[in-house]
Amino acid sequence: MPELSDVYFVSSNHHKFQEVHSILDRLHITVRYNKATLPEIQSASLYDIARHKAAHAYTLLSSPVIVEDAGLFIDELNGFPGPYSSFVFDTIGNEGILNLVKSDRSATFSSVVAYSDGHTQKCFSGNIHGMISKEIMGTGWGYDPIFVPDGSDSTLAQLDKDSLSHRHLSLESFAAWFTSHQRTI
Ligand code: ITT
Repeated sequence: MPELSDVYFVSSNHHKFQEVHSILDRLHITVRYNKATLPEIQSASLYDIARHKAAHAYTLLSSPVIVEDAGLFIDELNGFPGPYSSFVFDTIGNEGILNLVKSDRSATFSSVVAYSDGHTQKCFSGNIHGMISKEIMGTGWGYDPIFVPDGSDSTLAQLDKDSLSHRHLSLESFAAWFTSHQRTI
């Protein structure tokens, strides 16, 4: 199958890019990396944050771009750290989260991918449910070593996460839309 036109992924996080590249590659979309820290608005909505990042990224590159905003929403903590996941990881880390969760360990990992090409802006979301583990298991990045997806006994750090992650789901939706969008332009 021929490759679709390139799209840039703009992010400060190389781990995210590696996952985005591997997932989109399997869906025949070539993605290029532009490493940049985009300004993030303060909002409870990953959609608003992602949309804002995409608009800013397009002004930087003047080429079709995707960005992502992701977060871990823990039920017992009323959705914390949610949109503050990056800051919370850098401050209290996984040990800090394990100390905060006492009884209800249910959580959701969410990803919102936003696309912009200067004319069209679209968002695509993916969510996976699971539990916060009782201890750190595995050596993945971010919250992967403490998130056990439903139906598994292992954390994302111990699994082939690219076939089941929140990012996989949001990018699958993006890829389906982008493939048909490319055919119409
Ligand atoms: P950007 O430059 O793309 O914004 P970032 O790392 O700041 O990079 P986010 O604002 O989306 O990204 O922050 C989400 C944080 O949530 C991220 O830094 C990780 O700590 C965590 N996170 C998100 N997705 C994750 C995943 O698949 N595995 C592990 N941790 C994840």
